[in-house]
Amino acid sequence: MDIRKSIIEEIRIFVAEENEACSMGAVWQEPIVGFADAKNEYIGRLREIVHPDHQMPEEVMADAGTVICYFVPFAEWVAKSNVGGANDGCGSVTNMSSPQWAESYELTNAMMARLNEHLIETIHNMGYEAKTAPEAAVFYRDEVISHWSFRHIAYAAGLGTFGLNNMLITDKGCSGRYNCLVTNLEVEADSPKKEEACLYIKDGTCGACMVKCPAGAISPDGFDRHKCYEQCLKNAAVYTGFGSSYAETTENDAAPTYGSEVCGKCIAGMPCAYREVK
Ligand code: B12
Ligand code: SF4
Ligand code: SF4
Repeated sequence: MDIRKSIIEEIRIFVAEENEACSMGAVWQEPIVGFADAKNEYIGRLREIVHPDHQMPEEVMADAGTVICYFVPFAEWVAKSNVGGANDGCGSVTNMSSPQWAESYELTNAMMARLNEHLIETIHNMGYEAKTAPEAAVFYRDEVISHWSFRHIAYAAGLGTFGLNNMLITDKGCSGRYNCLVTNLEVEADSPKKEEACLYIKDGTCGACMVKCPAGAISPDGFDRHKCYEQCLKNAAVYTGFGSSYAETTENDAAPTYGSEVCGKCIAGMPCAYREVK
């Protein structure tokens, strides 16, 4: 089996095993994996496209060759649980996320940390090196930004295209989470997708995420991360029992929170949440 296929298979098996052991039942679907050439033109422009301080693959590993990027979709029931409002316990329905969405978010981040460790060891045993980007774990709350964008690297690795909801939409939709590893592997690289997955961007139809967003963060003029963050903080104030993925790893901590910073109403129930492109 070639190296690409072995890595895809390792990721698939790992997620399947974690799914079986998961305390919430099966929360994930089969992952999809992309390989970006660390020296490709799009990655070379990340500081111009995303942020002037974006970390570059060669800063993570001097001989970076390939960035592996994977997307793990949530099982459909996870997104469905988040379609309506959540009950506030006093009989009214609010714009809050479902508890299942919040818990799956924390479980997925923890699962991905284990998967990354497993992949680093597997790739080491193949005679190569793999590392996570240190900046991927840091959330600069004053700017509401990270200096390592999974989505932009996933775009370079051919996993999807950006939607009006600001999600990177894959062939399996956008209801799921990404992660990346920098490696010194030299394997055949994927290229960005050419066909737009978002209906609004493709032909001006849909726009459902814009209507659904409780914070008014989505518009054709762009995405307002500050409005979105306010909504995520409202959920974090309620969902304090599942962990807080970024609590320990935050710099410039303007507003520390210790809950699950989630929302996801621009994903749940949307036509781009789950797609099956052959
Ligand atoms: C900081 C952060 C947040 C902040 C700020 C959001 C933001 N978009 O920056 C807050 C807390 C508000 C947040 C909210 C959410 N997040 Co968040 N977040 C991150 C984090 C840690 C960094 C993102 C970042 O700073 N990127 C750099 C900035 C500059 O890039 P950007 O915001 O993506 O903006 C670019 C795109 O818009 C792009 N772009 C290019 N072409 C096009 C075309 C169009 C049409 C558009 C609209 C944009 C676009 O240009 C912009 C500038 O470069 C990442 C994990 C990571 N390390 O990558 C997760 C991540 C982006 N979050 C994720 C998710 C799922 C969410 C939430 C749904 C919360 C939840 N889990 O319930 C919401 C959705 C918000 C939204 N609609 O984007 C996922 C996205 C998965 C996906 N399918 O795309 C990520 C990748 C985490 C993961 N491990 O998968 N998040
Ligand atoms: S809900 Fe519709 S407009 Fe919004 S990102 Fe998905 S396909 Fe595009
Ligand atoms: S996560 Fe919530 S607040 Fe943020 S853009 Fe999506 S629907 Fe709006």
